[in-house]
Amino acid sequence: MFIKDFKVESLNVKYTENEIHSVYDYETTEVVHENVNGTFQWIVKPKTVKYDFVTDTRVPKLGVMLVGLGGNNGSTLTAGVIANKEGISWATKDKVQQANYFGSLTQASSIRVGSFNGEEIYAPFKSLLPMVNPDDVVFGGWDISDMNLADAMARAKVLDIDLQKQLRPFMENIVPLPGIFDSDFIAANQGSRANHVIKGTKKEQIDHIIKDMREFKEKNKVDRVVVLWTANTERYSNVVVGLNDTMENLMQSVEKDEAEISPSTLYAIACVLEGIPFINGSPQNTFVPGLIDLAIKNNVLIGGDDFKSGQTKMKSVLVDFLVGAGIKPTSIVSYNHLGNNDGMNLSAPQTFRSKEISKSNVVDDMVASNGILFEPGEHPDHVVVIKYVPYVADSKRAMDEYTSEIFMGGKNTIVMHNTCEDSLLAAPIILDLVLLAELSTRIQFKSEGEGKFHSFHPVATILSYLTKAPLVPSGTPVVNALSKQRAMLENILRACVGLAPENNMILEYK
Ligand code: NAI
Ligand code: DG6
Repeated sequence: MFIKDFKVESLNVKYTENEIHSVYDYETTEVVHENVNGTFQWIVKPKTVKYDFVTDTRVPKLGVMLVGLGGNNGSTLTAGVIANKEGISWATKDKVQQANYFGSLTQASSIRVGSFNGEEIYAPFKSLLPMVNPDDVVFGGWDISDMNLADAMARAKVLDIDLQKQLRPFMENIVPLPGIFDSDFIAANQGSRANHVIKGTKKEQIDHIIKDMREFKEKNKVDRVVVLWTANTERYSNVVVGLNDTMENLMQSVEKDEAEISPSTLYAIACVLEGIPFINGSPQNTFVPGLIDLAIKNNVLIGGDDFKSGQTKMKSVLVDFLVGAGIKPTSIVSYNHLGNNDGMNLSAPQTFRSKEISKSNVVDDMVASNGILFEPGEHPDHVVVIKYVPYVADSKRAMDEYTSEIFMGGKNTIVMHNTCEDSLLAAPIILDLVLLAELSTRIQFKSEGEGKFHSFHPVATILSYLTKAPLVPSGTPVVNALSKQRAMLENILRACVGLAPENNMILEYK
């Protein structure tokens, strides 16, 4: 049975006018390697830690500024939200299609609440805590191309033509702000697009972005702004001691107008200085150590990297299944071709390399979790190929071959073929990233022994489900398995309303 919403009744949970206060027992285990009578042994000690969570339930009016607003993702997301808000439907060759938010974890997925009369009860994911309604978000942002969003939507060739016609009046007056452009960081084939750029030194460019964000906030009367990079994939920046390794060195390098500070890092610096959350949807190392340092010292949320939309999402499910089933994946070959501007940009070796890195590391934690299948340091062969084929446009084709060793030396080969409009997968993920980032800034917590409430660590691991290469604070394990990432997010939100983690034991019926 599906219910629309619910309220928790518990001695540990208090709803006030502006807050939900939850006192929560976190059941965990401590692992120690101890000398017991002269022999080192692994000892596992269950423990319970008391946490207090306070969630501010006042949902702000949210502004979202996209870097790359006029791209396929930016124009598709803007179009999708307008279509939902305006209740637009359009004729396809199959049926009359209604606007929806399918593909969004927050808007279109559900959670199990419990059972009632022997029936499982589910509710919308978004009913867990008060979240911004995407229909109410004000979108804006920057692009190095001055095309208005109606033309950008047509250029993207993603949405049905009948829908585009209805959206045109809503989108033709939206023109992105000029962006920071540096031809050294993206493919040379993007040069002709860059007709709308911010001039000046790197320091002046940061100041320009700060001014843009203040004006956007003022003009649209929004309470909070989140910025998200959905612009071209950049090449990796060199990380060099003295250049970008600490906050101080990074800021000095900006003053010195050092060439190696990428546009994405400049936008991120502007956001951190303004206290505005910044999310990186592309694979490059925007978050050089100096930037992470800056975000931590200013306590401003940063999250990334690289939207996890199709092929990698499947990989983080399939390899988890194989390794979890005691099957040994030995070769993973991921091939894809696409013909949109992203594909064209990725046809240059330096930008491809950024994508190759983020697509390649996604099975490491699953492989490391099973020492029966894999020797220490052993990995499956893992190859990633991307080719640019203009004709298929945004309709990306992804082909994967997984070969595994099974019982008694047998081999098992699984082949997958996925065809899908890339931007229709990415747009709802962008929405989730900004909505969850905003929500997470309204949550404060403390564990027993901690005197003061604090927010989550500025490096937002809570967003990992949505990214290919989750950015984590140093010393924190990286989790790539999709089901674990989802459970982490859902269980933290459940804790905020005093609900136990979903453990699937269903002991009531055993
Ligand atoms: P796109 O090429 O259509 O759009 C990128 C936009 O960014 C373009 O309009 C371009 O003019 C603009 N741009 C480039 N540099 C800029 C700068 N410095 N400042 C402001 N604007 C700038 O690409 P698309 O398909 O929208 O993808 C965007 C990014 O998202 C790419 O890096 C892609 O790799 C990444 N991504 C996309 C996924 C998907 O499923 N569509 C999944 C994972 C990542
Ligand atoms: C070519 O791979 C284009 C890329 O931008 C991908 O579409 C994007 O990274 C999505 O990747 P995945 O692996 O999640 O489908």
